[in-house]
Amino acid sequence: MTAQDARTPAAVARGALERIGAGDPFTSDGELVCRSPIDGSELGRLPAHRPVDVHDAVATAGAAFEQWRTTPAPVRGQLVRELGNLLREHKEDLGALVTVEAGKIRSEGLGEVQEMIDICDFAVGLSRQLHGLTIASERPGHRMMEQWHPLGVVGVITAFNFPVAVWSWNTAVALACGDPVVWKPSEKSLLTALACQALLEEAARRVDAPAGLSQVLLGGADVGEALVDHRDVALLSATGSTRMGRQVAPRVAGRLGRYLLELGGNNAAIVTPSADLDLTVRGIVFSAVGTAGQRCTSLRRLIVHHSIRDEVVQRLRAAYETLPIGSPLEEGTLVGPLIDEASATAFGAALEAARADGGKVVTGGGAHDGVAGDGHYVQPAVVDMPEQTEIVRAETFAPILYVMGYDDLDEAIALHNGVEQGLSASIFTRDVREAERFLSAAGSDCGISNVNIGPSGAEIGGAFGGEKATGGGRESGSDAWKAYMRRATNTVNYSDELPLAQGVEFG
Ligand code: UN1
Repeated sequence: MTAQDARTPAAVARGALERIGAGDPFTSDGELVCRSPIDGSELGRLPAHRPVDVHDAVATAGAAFEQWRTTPAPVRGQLVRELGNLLREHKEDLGALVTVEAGKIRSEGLGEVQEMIDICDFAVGLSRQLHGLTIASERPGHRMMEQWHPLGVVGVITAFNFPVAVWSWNTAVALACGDPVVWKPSEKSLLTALACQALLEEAARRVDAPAGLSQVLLGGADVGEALVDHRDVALLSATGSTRMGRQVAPRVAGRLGRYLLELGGNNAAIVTPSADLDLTVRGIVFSAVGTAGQRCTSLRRLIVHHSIRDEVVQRLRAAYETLPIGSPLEEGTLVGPLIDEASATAFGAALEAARADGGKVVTGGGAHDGVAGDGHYVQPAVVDMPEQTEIVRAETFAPILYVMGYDDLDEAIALHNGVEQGLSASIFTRDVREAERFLSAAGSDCGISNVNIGPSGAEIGGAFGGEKATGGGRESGSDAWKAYMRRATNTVNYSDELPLAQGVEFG
């Protein structure tokens, strides 16, 4: 960062918000207190929306939909392009806000904004590629085809750990598809949400798009629930814990709405005897320790062939012991804070449970108290486990890497798939047969499976999401856009006859 590095998180946030054009949104007596996990300091206070505001926001979005759904898709794409331009312009400031509010190191804060820019590029292209099939009709003089139409209001609920990228995955694609968005961000990342909203409003002004295409609702669970239950929210896209997904899914299904869930991960990597260990260790450390283990894609389980287990553990120990832990505002830091005290408590409790199961903490596991203020910093831990016990099968949103051994690949794959979550996966190997087995139908059961890359850090372009308790949703890339549109099958008779399908005769 520049000279502002030396300033407090609050000063960094205020400067960034001002330059982005979100002004000074704070009131002194708002119920929502924004804090930085860097030092626990207060950034400001904002008034909360109430469940009744959800109704107004959805109604306003519904009015915008009337106009937006008939705006040609490539014209809709111009709004997304303008948003991408503004994000390029404000990358530094928005990245700094992510650092201040989510505690990500500078490079990861900027990377998150880059991910937004990338999805905007993707969605602009998509706005000229929305397409349906033409299907051969069995009836002479008939044409059968599919059209994809805008769906309606999309409700988006996001988590603290990717406070802006996940909103943009949904919003860039939804807008290109013709849908307005009503967003309920995490209560821990309200400032980044206000900044995104300001940028989108500016983009809309520049291209003369209807007002109300994007709205933000700041508040707690009651606001989220009102959005989930609203009958005019056609698609509810929610990112968060599996526990949250288990509440959201039946409520949306109960009103026969659509949902798209991106829930917990408990991602593993298999390391085979042929792996390039230099590359493997680098890949493991980034995925296990990056974002202080607070990505849904973070690496949490390592399944290593017995013949190289000791060597891999020793190399990891050496790498972990030199990790710079500290304030993410400082240059060179690789491990920032956990989001709050509850996360630090969960980190400690998981390690205790692992020890009770016979686990041996090889490195880390303690608190790191080198940062002034009230942040929650921990030393990332590697834990050698005798087997995959209950605590290993649970997702603890903190930097703990459990190591287990295996003898043959089938056993490794069984261990790999032996958890309820199914988000992302990787294998480190130079053996093409092992790699292909891992990617085959009898291999990894995850939505994302990689070879010689850790499970985190997916790029835009591929569909993002996972199976089983991860919720089954797919976002951002590939044909994930189909979730944001409705499919109409059309049959056109251009003959003078009325032949019926299936050879039915009727009078
Ligand atoms: C998340 O943690 O919710 O693949 C999203 C990654 C990022 C996105 C993570 N591109 O790690």
